[in-house]
Amino acid sequence: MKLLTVSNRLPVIVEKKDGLNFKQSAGGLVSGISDYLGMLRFSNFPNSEHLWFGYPGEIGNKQEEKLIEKLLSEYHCQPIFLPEKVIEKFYHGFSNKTLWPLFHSFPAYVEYDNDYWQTYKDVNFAFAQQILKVMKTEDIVWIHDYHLMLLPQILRKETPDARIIFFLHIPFPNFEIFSLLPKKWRTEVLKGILGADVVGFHTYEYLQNFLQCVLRFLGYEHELGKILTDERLIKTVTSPIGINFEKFYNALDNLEILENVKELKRKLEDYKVLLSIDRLDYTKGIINRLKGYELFLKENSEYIGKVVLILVIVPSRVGVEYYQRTKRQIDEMVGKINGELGNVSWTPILYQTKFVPFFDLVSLYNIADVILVTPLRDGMNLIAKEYIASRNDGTGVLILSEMAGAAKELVEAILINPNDISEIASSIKESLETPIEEQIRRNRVLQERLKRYDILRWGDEMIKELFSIKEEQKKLSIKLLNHSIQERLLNEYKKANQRLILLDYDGTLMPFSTHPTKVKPDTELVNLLKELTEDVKNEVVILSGRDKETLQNWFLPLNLSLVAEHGIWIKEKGKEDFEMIRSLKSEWKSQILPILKDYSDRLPGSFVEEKDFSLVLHYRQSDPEHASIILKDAIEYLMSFTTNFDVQILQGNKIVEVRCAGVNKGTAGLHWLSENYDFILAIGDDMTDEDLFKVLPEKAFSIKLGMAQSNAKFNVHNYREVRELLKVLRGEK
Ligand code: GDG
Repeated sequence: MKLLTVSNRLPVIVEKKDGLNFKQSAGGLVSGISDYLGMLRFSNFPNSEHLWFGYPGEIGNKQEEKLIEKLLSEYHCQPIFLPEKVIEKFYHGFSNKTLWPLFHSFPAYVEYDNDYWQTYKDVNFAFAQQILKVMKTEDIVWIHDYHLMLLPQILRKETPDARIIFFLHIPFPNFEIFSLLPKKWRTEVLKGILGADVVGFHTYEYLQNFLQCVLRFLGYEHELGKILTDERLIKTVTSPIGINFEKFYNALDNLEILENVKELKRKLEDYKVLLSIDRLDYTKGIINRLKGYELFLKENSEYIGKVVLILVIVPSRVGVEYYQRTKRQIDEMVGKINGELGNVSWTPILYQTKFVPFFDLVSLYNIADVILVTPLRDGMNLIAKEYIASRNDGTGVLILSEMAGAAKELVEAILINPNDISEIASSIKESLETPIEEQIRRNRVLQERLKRYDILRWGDEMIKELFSIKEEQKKLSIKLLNHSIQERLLNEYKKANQRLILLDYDGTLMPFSTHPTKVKPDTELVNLLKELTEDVKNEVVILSGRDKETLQNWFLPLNLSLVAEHGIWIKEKGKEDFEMIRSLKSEWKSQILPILKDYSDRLPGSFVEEKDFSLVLHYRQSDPEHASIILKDAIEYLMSFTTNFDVQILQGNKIVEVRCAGVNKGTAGLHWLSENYDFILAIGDDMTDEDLFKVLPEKAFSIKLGMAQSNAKFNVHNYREVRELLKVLRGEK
């Protein structure tokens, strides 16, 4: 088993300056995953080999590609070469001008460009092609982040049994923001992600946002984070990324780092040191941070000349306009603060705009009395965690934005709203005046948490989730109508002289539509049923919840039997009229109808259908969450209202039905089951079909659509597979 890591960029990128140079890439994803892979031998999967797929940087020379591939294999890296033009539209374009601002809730910054979208799709396919060359079914493919959200589904299509994890390192936006994406894009993105077996997010809030979008745009509900699509069971989890705690906590064991820290402390001994370090990004809230610092200095003149802010900005996404603009704004602010508030002997901000190696990074963490982490929006933010881990004497204060995922875990920090400049200013004062004992008390709690839930635990738990969902999937798939069961079914069918075929209609033979009147049988279905019914050995029955007039209209020319209103009306083949299965009363309808209409008025998109002996509230077009609240109330009310009526209340696929009690598809099915058939097949998709499955004799083949639990013996995925099965039967006489 190999662990295949897939991310947009490789952890090492190639730079062509006086020959080929390899450089570490910056960013949280690379830090986290590199540390996990570095610790793999201590993980629960110590013997796994690993390979990292990603873009190695611009090469532009075909001859060099082979050499680079060879050199990178030493780092367990498999480069995916992409032309610069493609990178422009994929990386700077769709990834960072569309997805990044949208997912960080900066809708005004979003560009909607179809060309970018097409390239994004192309690149996801290009990644898939490379991975498929190497990947084996038993490997674990772990795909990271927003650049590759279509990839899980592309791989799944090619390798249905693949083991795939997808983790999103940035926030998943709320429904209103996500719905700004054009319809086609947003459904493809959601379906793309659902190609994975396990989908992970940093916080519960992002997970809830994702689940809400899946429900509203794809119609899949979840149960405790598990989503059952037509195809598979998927587990979604909240799993906040950790860090390599020991690496930071023990950094001062390195004598060179220790010396460097001492030296820096000596140089800055007259000052309290504030630290700010980020990749350049408008989401990181650097401008507000500077404004907060400026206000703090203006309001607290006693700190003038006594405090410095070390501001490190690591260059990032240089080609995107908003980044250049942010950089210019920061430069201007720094100049303004230093110029207006500083003097010849004191510079309020020590400003650096380049990548710092690990050595300097931990030194900075160690000399800073306070760190300011104030993003406007951030998936997690590892800087906050690394700072706390680095403070092995327990001192130091973390000022943390409540908009960072990390704020959900690091609650002992000083939590601020990054839009409130005065709060940033007052939090700086508070941080500088926090007694040492209080700093240590808070940081020890935080350190304990970071140590327990570190990067190793994070990686291992995601992989554990994968194995556990694979087990659950296996249990479900045991019931799938596979090739050998289908063979058996076919054999029995061929041998039989009298065959009974019981078929539900909506959802089973036809897909659902927005309105029930739109689901008239298509030509393929009519022909299929015609051929099946022409075989004299076959008795075909359609059992539906629909009214008898509709069924009569649709199926009049066919030689089959019909059951309407879930079992109330029966029309045997060859007979003119429907008959009632037993005498029923419908007086109750006049009392229930106004109640259902009242609920329907309160639920936009719903409507009430009236049948002879039942009333149905349809809500397929309603907002699913609104519907679930209204219906809970409706069902509770109807239950108590109908205690003395001979009716039953039933929840089907996007319907609630009130109908006469004691009659259902099971009782209707018995009408035929009393005869002596030597082959019985029943197929259905919802709760009403369960009544039928329950009364079938042991020898019958019963099939449920979808992967949910059922009284049926087997499952198929969707109506297309039902039609395929019927086509096979049609071919056999
Ligand atoms: C994304 C999400 C999420 C930064 N500058 C230097 C440097 N770094 C390292 C830090 C840290 C990482 O980069 C930055 O991580 P963040 O979490 O702050 O941010 P993003 O790059 O935006 O990462 C983020 C993360 O993914 C993980 O899931 O937390 O929310 O946006 O590890 O140490 N490292 C060195 N020199 C630098 O100058 N050596």
